[in-house]
Amino acid sequence: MKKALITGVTGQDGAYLAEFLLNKGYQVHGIKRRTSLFNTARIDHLFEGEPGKSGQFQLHHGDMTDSSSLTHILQKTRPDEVYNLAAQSHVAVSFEEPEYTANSDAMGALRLLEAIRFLGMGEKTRFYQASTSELYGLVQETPQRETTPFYPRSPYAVAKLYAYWITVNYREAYDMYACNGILFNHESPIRGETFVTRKITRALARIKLGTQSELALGNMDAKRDWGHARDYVQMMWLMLQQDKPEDYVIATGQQYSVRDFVARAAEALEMKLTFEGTGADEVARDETGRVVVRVDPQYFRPAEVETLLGDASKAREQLGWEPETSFDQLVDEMVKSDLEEARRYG
Ligand code: NDP
Ligand code: GDR
Repeated sequence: MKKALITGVTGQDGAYLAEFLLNKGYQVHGIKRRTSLFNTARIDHLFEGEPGKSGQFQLHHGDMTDSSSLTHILQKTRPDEVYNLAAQSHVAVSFEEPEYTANSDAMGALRLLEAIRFLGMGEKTRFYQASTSELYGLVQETPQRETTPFYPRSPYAVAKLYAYWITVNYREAYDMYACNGILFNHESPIRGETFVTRKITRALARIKLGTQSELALGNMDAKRDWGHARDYVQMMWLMLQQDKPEDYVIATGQQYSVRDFVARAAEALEMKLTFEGTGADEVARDETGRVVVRVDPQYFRPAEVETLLGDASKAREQLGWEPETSFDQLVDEMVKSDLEEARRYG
């Protein structure tokens, strides 16, 4: 039985990946950091049925900022595959906590790689680094692919740039099987509530039911290439099953603005919105003329990534990548889930 270790197992991708690997028959070990309240809602169901119940899924306390915990867990579990998904993953928050973001996102990757090497597991253990389209930042080429130059635009992206290169460096210096998945934005009904897609579907569902009056957003002109997390975690696994380690872009090749996302989510709720104004003065009104969406400059970022669009040709050719979920299906699934949640909890 193969063993996998997932950092960030309580997050969106960690939950989808853990489920995917358990279904493949893996023994899955997850690292979670200590929190004052339970925060395992995304993975609790994995303990309930087989195979989770039979001990195939285990959690360990650890933190990306603490080498000793990472080393101990690696030594105890001796995994075949390590998926480094843990990160302070919010771009806007990284401007407020730049040093912590560097510690967990940049140094965290180094701590894991160095522990694998130090423990003499470099030949056995394959390593996946959760790299990101944010590396492209101020884009130098459209669409972005593996060879597009990076130009990070936030402390988060700069930290991830270090993690990207240290992964490449350990591959080249120590012959480790280590790869970067350069994943473009991917969402789901269990996306964190402060990322823009989930913020939109959650708020519009509540506005529809009358439990919230308005949604405040930042830059509505930002464009992203949005896919479904469920599709993307399969590619993380595939990257570790190849003959040689390489880096891959994973994206849909379709781009929409934040405004498009708002309009599509409203449509799924049978709300018709009319947008008026520009920049900080933009609003969207419902059929009755009431303002339901408003731009609030507090959500503008000190430096913005205006546009991202991925070219996943390499993954398509070498990994057989084909995203299963369309943009419309993604929005519908998120809206449906948030409507149910709003009905249940108000
Ligand atoms: P989430 O924010 O949902 O999850 C992040 C996970 O990391 C959580 O489990 C969180 O724990 C954990 N974590 C944060 N800091 C630490 C720390 N210091 N020590 C241990 N664990 C920590 O992110 P996603 O699931 O969306 O993303 C997974 C990874 O992929 C991240 O590295 C992200 O930067 C990257 N990425 C994401 C993309 C996306 O569109 N989703 C696109 C490209 C890359 P807790 O639950 O306690 O907060
Ligand atoms: P991003 O995702 O920064 O791309 O990082 P996010 O959903 O936070 O922002 C996308 C775009 O929407 C604009 N925006 C807003 N964003 C948020 N969060 N809240 C708002 O109210 C709002 N209004 C407009 C943003 O300015 C931005 O342009 C995500 C994270 O998952 C990263 O970890 C990952 O690396 C990248 O995706 C790929």
